[in-house]
Amino acid sequence: MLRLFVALDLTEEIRQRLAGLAGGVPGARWTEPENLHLTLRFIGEVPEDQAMDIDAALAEVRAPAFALTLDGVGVFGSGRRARILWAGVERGAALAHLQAKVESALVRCGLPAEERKFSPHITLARLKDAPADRIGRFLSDRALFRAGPMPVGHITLYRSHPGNGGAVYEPLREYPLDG
Ligand code: 3AM
Repeated sequence: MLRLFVALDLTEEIRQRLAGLAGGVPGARWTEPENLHLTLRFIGEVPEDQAMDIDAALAEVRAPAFALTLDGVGVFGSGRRARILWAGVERGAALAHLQAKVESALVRCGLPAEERKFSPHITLARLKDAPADRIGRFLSDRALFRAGPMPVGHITLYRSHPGNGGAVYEPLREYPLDG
């Protein structure tokens, strides 16, 4: 079985900007700069033959290249259940269009449709018992964060290797966007 997801890669410059946001929250496990990405679709565990179908389906996706601007920071969960600190992206039709194309390609090759609404974000840190006041200060200190625009010219299929020191993400293949 392979644990897969589809993501947008970030430029070195953007990853450095995001890495610069880290710190100040006890109980936060910060994403390593080289692991920062924007997940378009989490696929989960699939057998190898289905992974090959997924690869073929992603190779058929046609969507325009575009520019991505990062905008603001936020948290998923609240209080003791705060789980993820994230950087947001400026709303745009191109990203939503691309995500919908990826979603329909995956459903065509037999994956169950994603039930949850697409909430584009870049995971900065995973939280465990982080104090609410420190999370609040993190968010207010970085409320004006913006980065980009960054060119997005391809999507990437990743394999995730879960491990004790955090997952290792292995890029399997890049699929170019049009333009
Ligand atoms: O890019 P982020 O960090 O937001 O949290 C996991 C990560 O998202 C998410 O897929 C990305 C690559 O691992 N993920 C992991 N397990 C998941 C699940 N069961 C999941 N997303 C949804 N359902």
